[in-house]
Amino acid sequence: MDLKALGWDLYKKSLPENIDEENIARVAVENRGSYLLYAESGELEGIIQGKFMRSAESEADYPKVGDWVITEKLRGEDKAVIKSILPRKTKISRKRAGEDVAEQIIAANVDIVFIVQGLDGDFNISRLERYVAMSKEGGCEPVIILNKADLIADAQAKLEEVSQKISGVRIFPVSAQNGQGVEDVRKLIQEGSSVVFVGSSGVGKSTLVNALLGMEAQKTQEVRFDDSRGRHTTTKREILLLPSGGVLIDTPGMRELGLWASQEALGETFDDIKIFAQHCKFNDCDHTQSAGCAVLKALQEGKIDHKRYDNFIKLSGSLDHFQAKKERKEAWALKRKQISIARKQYSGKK
Ligand SMILES: Nc1nc2c(ncn2[C@@H]2O[C@H](COP(=O)(O)OP(=O)(O)OP(=O)(O)O)[C@@H](O)[C@H]2O)c(=O)[nH]1
Ligand SMILES: [Mg+2]
Ligand SMILES: [Zn+2]
Repeated sequence: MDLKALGWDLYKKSLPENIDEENIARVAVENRGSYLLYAESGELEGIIQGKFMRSAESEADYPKVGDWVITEKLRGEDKAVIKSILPRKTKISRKRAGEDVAEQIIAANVDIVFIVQGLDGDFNISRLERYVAMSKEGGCEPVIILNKADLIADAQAKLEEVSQKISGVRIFPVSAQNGQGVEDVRKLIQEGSSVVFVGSSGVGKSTLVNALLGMEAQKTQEVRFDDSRGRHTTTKREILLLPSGGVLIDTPGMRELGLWASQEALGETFDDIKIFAQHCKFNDCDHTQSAGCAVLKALQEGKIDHKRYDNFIKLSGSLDHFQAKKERKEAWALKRKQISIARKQYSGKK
């Protein structure tokens, strides 16, 4: 693997000074407790040590996919200690709202963010706008991909609708499935540059990545036909190399860009519905299909307005993220623990 193919030449232009290139690597995958690194010598397992962790103040201080890092290779092993992260030229991150706003970096050192939406059920202009803002904030160029163009009769009309709302951003109708527009996307990816694909689950990010690579590098999966949302087929952010030069980062679908409100606020707004919800058979009733749901019963009996019910369900869906946030926090604590165990194992081997 040569550093140039990984995008080093373009990246290093952003550095204020020359850097000894011997121990440079790029973060390809974040695993639990360790990292897959691509280096001149090939693949390495990257680990971090106590000193690194002690100086890290937040999650953003840890290596992220796309980061360039300085490593120290362990003798006789395909392992390397990550000593430091080189300055991020760009990044795309989302801010987690809530009591403690935290930054989550989706990818570092990318030139283009391909914002993928499906022209089927996923299509949503305000979500596109949020992604565009996120990309620009981190110094990346947003490019909008309206995928699944094969599914609708007039993709051009949709394109115009989007371009009227969002100006100054390139928009491409694409069908990752039948190849329409894939060449246009490929042309944007210059040799040595890095791009990331973001968007909800099931929009076809991995299918597009495979089309660009000309092979089935990434697993893809059919969408559930009921809501056209995918099932999170891609579970990790990872780097793939384009044969013509260029670094692709595929990401798992994101749901966290949804609405932010507190459970209490939801309760207040939908007090009337909540009253029925108290009588649902199960405490964790999702009010959409559970047996013995008092909300559904009230809906059928016309005691709850249909539109209001839809809104309530939509909001409850996005509020799952608050639960998810809590889980992420716990997962993060676990990750720290695993890293610390990995470190102990490493120092034990010395
Ligand atoms: N009709 C049509 N289907 C497509 C197209 N692109 C992808 N799909 C289908 O959409 C489904 C989801 O595709 P994926 O590539 O797995 O979606 P993803 O965005 O990577 O999803 P996650 O990994 O879960 O985030 C698959 O069944 C694909 O075959 C397209 O251009 N047209
Ligand atoms: Mg995928
Ligand atoms: Zn219910």
